[in-house]
Amino acid sequence: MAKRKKFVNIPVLTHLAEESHEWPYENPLAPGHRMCPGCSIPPIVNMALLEYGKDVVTGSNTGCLEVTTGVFPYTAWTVPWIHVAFENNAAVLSGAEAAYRAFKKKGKIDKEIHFVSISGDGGTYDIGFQALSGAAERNHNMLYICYNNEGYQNTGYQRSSATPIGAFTKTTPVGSKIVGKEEKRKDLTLIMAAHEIPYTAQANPFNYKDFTRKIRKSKDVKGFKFINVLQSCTLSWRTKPEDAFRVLKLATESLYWPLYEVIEGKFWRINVKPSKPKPIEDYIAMQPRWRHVLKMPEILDKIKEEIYTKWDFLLRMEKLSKELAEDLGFTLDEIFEMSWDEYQEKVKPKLKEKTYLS
Ligand SMILES: Cc1ncc(C[n+]2csc(CCOP(=O)(O)OP(=O)(O)O)c2C)c(N)n1
Ligand code: SF4
Ligand SMILES: [Mg+2]
Repeated sequence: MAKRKKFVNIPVLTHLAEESHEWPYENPLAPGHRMCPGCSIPPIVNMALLEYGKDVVTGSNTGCLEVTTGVFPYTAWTVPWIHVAFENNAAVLSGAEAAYRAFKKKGKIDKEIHFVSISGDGGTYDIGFQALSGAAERNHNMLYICYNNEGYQNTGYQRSSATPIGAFTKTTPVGSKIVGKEEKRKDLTLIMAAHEIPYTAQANPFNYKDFTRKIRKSKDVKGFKFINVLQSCTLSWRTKPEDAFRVLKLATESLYWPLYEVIEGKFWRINVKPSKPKPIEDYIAMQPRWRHVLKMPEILDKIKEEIYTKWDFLLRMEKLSKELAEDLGFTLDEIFEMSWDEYQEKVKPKLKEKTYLS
């Protein structure tokens, strides 16, 4: 048997220590929470919120993050955090943001405060979707992070619309008539990009520099921001705790979870392009919830079709975006790397002229 490499997540830890502007503040999510060993929610929350600093209001739907961090009379949160119902995280945070704007206008508050929702895929893709879509359409100045573990984990692993085809869940069992979930996963990142909100991104905590850069970008951008972050679940994916970051790494290397970002639904940029993508079989083989499909060529074929057609779509969107950026006199990278104010000043007028006045 091949010897497995020891995998210690030192780069993420040192990155947190070196790059955080707020250090030596304590982590936004302090030790003492009750998440499972190997759960990748804590690094996602800490990496994201350390970039935002202390002047932040956060909120989470009912789900693993909430039940493990806020059981009265204890809390693991060191920043203001609101526990909201399963379905209304975006509504509550957008209401808080609107109240803040009103107070600011009246001169009752003068400091800069940021609003960050952090919710599970069940609370985002499914039951909270209309609140999310409404807040996006109203363009509240807030960031919405979906920690996506592809199921309702807090209640024992039921399917969500983020669960991939063929995966076992408690509501999509594996037997002779049904083999796991029959439908493919909903692509919420594409749906949010189609809202033409200022900034949409897909991220992976394994690619921590890319993830924290996207968080910093979201802090600079004014208006609604959405970041969909893949999150491995020890209990339901049944991966070993020490394999959490190894499985996340493979998700992007196999093109299952491409990393990309979109500005206003117009400019699309892929952030990681594996020169030789890893076989999707390697990613699936690490997850007992899903590995029965390795013996089912028909399901495997559907999974591959979904992944490779989506990758092709992203490459085409990026190509079109490069052409559009060049038509406006920029490179695509310049557009993504400029500040939001610069984008308004330099790119928006040219975009208007080029796309509907010419
Ligand atoms: C209206 C309503 N329906 C169902 C529940 C039960 N419930 C609580 S958390 C949860 C699953 C949450 O899933 P997700 O948002 O993906 O977060 P995760 O548990 O995976 O962290 C469910 C079904 C509830 N609290 N409220
Ligand atoms: S059940 Fe999964 S998502 Fe929930 S705390 Fe455990 S590992 Fe994390
Ligand atoms: Mg979930």
